[in-house]
Amino acid sequence: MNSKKLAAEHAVQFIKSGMIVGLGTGSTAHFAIHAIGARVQAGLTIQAIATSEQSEALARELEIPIVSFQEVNEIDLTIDGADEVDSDLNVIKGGGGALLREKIVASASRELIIIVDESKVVSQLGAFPLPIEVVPFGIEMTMKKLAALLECPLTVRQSGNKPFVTDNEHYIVDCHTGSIADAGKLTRELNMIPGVVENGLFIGMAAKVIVGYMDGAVREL
Ligand code: ABF
Repeated sequence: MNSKKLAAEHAVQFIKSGMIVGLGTGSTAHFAIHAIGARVQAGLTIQAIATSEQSEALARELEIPIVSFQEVNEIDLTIDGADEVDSDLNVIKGGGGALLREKIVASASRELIIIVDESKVVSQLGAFPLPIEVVPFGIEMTMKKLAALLECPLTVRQSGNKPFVTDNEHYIVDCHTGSIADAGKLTRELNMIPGVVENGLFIGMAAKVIVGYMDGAVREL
């Protein structure tokens, strides 16, 4: 049983005809986009905004109508994956390198549903390295400020032997915090650092977290 697929297909049931839908990034969101595509082929009428070039390409392949932000006032529902979720529905995202567009789409959405398998559920955020999107210009100085704030190992995410570059031409710094005691405070402090564009803490943003389990169960946290 694919627990990511279970969570994805359960979440897609919340989509109604006429909705503007935000499409997430990553393998779990990939299953959701396929499920949405099947429903569109069966007559569901929606329009979608993608959180990455990757998810947009898949949506177009599945003939899911794509709209731009200029064409909509708000997004009704976004379905997206995550790297970690806790019992307060706080989330770490960005392992796929799309956190900036994901957070912009999530914040423009009336409802955000996070879909994960059971491996992503944690008691405290931080075992997964926290992704931070950073402007390449002056990154050395930005990392010094991050190191002073976080006091943990920092790595510039690589793609082969070069820095990984996001869809918005930024770099990702992964912060190996180990655990995050006050995620709400940290997300605010991080985004105050010049050179930091956004971070992977999605605090108080998810309306639902749907978890798929290996035994075939699907539960909302
Ligand atoms: C995206 O999907 C990212 O925010 C997150 O890092 C990733 C999770 O990947 P997967 O669903 O493949 O585990 O939403």
